[in-house]
Amino acid sequence: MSPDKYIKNYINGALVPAVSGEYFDNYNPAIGQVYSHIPDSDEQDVQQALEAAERALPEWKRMEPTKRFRILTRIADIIEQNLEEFAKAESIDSGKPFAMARSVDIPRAHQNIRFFATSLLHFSSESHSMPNQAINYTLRQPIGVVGCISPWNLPLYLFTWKIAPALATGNCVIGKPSEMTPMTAYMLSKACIEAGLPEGVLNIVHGHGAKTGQAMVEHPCIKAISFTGGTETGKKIISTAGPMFKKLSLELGGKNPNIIFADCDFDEMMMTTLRSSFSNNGQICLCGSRIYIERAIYEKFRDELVKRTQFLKVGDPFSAVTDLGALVSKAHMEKVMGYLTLAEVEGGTILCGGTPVKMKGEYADGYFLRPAVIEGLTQDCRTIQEEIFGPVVTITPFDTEEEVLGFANGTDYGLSATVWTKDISRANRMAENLEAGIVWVNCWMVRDLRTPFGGVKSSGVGREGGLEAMKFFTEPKNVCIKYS
Ligand code: TXE
Repeated sequence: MSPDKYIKNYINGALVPAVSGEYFDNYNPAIGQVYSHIPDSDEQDVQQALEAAERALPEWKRMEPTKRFRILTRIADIIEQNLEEFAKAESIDSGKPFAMARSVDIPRAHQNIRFFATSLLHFSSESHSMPNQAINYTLRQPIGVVGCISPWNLPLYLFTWKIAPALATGNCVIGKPSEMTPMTAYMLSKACIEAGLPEGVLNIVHGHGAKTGQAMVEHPCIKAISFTGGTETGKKIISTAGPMFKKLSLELGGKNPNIIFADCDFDEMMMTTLRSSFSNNGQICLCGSRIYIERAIYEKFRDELVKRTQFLKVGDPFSAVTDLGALVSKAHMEKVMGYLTLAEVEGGTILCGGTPVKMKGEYADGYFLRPAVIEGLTQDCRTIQEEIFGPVVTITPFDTEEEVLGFANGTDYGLSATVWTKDISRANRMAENLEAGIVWVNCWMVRDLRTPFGGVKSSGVGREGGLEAMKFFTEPKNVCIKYS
């Protein structure tokens, strides 16, 4: 299951180079250097993957569910048995702390596969009776060959979140992990071979988004695309795939409000707010990057948040005391720092952080940034409106429920929101009126895999999770039988 210096595509059950024979560089962001090479795949590789998937489809979609369940479960078991190696690879590839990859990313990856493997055993469809006349039943059939495109922030976690329901429902899949973090998807291909997944059922094609990803989206025989990534990329995918009438599930960016009322449990809120602000360096689409605090506790909150943020340890991803590792790339670090400069131009005050961490030795050229807290911005400025996707939060006081709802709903995004209050009526009012796909009350990132997951407005189209994902990857067909 080991990582290799030269990553290979996984097509028709074999590990192969790109047809072009070309590779491009894969960086370890904690040391700022190239450590492996990624196949530079193009439409020829996508075509080979498609042909393999089409050959595999008839047998896979008709396979006895318990057999499909057993194969998928074996893949999950192999990931679990190789937890340390997968977590190490994920940390090196993405810059995130090893401890996080070991306790969050990789466990969630095998849980995703197991969750959907068991779901396939329980998946059923509806029937609708017309008394004395007819009975309708709905077949839910796999779509065919589908594409799953995933981002770099939670690499194996989000890749498996897509491919698992697609495979469980009997589709054959072409998956494309992010070119920034391809290693654990490559290791997954080895796990699939070891688990005896039939050739061509899952194909993993590595490469650049604009080339490999775009070739998948454009291919007329790939009937559905499940995508997680940036909103701009989502727009591009819709503009290509929309006119082709492809089924689309798009999970895009977020600029999530974290709303704190004075009556909350302050200690618990502080502990969770630190996590919802800076987990994975703020590179989670669900992070609460806009914090709104009821004025009565604004100063107490601000001082405590700044104090705790300054205590966070940034550095060596393999040190047990590290809270924040490296940002995913040099370009991303520059983007985040660009927003910090912008925040000051827009009238904000950076209360702490926002400067690169100068490490010594091995990590001297890594992309490390101190987490930042900004206050004093107006709601219409770009720092508040745009997704930064880094260790940066803004804090703003509010006076009334109505005012904070206006702030919270006042961006183009609508992925998640968090509300801290002990007043149950207020919590319900807020939950009802927040424009978001997910609302957390007195918690953050508590996830039941059965629940719908996705956003409104520019945060996406469609829902993943549980039954929603099983439905997305199947086509309902109604059969009507007249009997009177
Ligand atoms: O993502 P991209 P990027 C946000 C975040 C970040 C910004 C840009 O704000 O700063 O997006 O990140 C593939 N056709 N999020 O540029 O490009 C690409 O190869 C098909 C939020 O890294 O959207 C990768 O596999 N595929 C987010 C995947 O899309 C294409 C997570 C995501 O990359 C493609 C990541 C194309 N034309 C970034 N272009 C979240 N919602 O969690 C790229 N790709």
